[in-house]
Amino acid sequence: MVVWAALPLTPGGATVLVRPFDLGMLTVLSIAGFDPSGGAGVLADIKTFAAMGCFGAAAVTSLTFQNTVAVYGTWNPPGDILHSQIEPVINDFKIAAVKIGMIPTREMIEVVAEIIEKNGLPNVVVDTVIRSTSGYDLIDKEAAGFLIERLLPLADVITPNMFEAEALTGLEVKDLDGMKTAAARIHEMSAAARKSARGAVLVKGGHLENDATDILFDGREFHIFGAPKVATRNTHGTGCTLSSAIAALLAQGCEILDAVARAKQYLSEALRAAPDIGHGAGPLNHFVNPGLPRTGAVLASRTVD
Ligand code: PXL
Repeated sequence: MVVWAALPLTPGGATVLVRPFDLGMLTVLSIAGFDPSGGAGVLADIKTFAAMGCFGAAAVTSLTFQNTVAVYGTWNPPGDILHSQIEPVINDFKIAAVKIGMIPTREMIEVVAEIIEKNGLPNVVVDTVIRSTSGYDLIDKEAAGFLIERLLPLADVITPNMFEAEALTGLEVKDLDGMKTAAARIHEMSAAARKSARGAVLVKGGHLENDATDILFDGREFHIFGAPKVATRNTHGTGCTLSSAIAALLAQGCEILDAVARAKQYLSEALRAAPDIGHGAGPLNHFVNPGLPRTGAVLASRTVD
């Protein structure tokens, strides 16, 4: 559904841009960890949804103790507590997309998978959170395997970074060729149990040396998304932000390739406008361009073999 429109105020007169809120706002649900410093997890997700003109709801899978410097610990609720957070929200709101981030235990992965299946929740984006940039393991060892088996088959888009692509496949992912191989492998690994979800795999190259090129495999072909690397230390929550932006754009009816291109553009803007706070990897500025429609993809995607 396209919810933005330029409407004339008076016949032949000035036009006014009608915001999504006026025409019926779409709700996007984040199921992810809580980062009290606000840069990652559900807080980053909600800000991203809002910046994209969507209404954000969230269920918390883990209380993390962290700032821009490090993750100091986590506390994970039992699965039924996660279930109790999600049920009332999805019974009340029509959910247009779901962004899934840190799901630290096998039990919570099962809860989320069952809810998605039972309710047929659409536009599922899974950010395969495994370890923080500072090296803290955010999910149980056995949870990574179960993520592949149970949750990835329900995803429309899966967004591992290079490290996560290595952890999920056991392959070495150091360059574009490695990213392509891993994207295809993750698609194949999750395809066996796939029902209706699209399962496109976006391997993010934010850790490449010279640029921030991402590779998407949609089951048929590879697509390459180029972006200049933004020279900044403020990269806290980039994965959360990109996956949330993709979810918000899918909610608004964008096709996957278009959503990825626009989400990358938004991420570059938010990185460039980072407030530069904290003593480590600081957060982004999610409201660099608040409420504007993400129209006119600036990044071209091209198909590669
Ligand atoms: O960026 C990975 C990530 C996701 N979600 C939460 C996090 C982190 C990294 O620290 O804390 C809640």
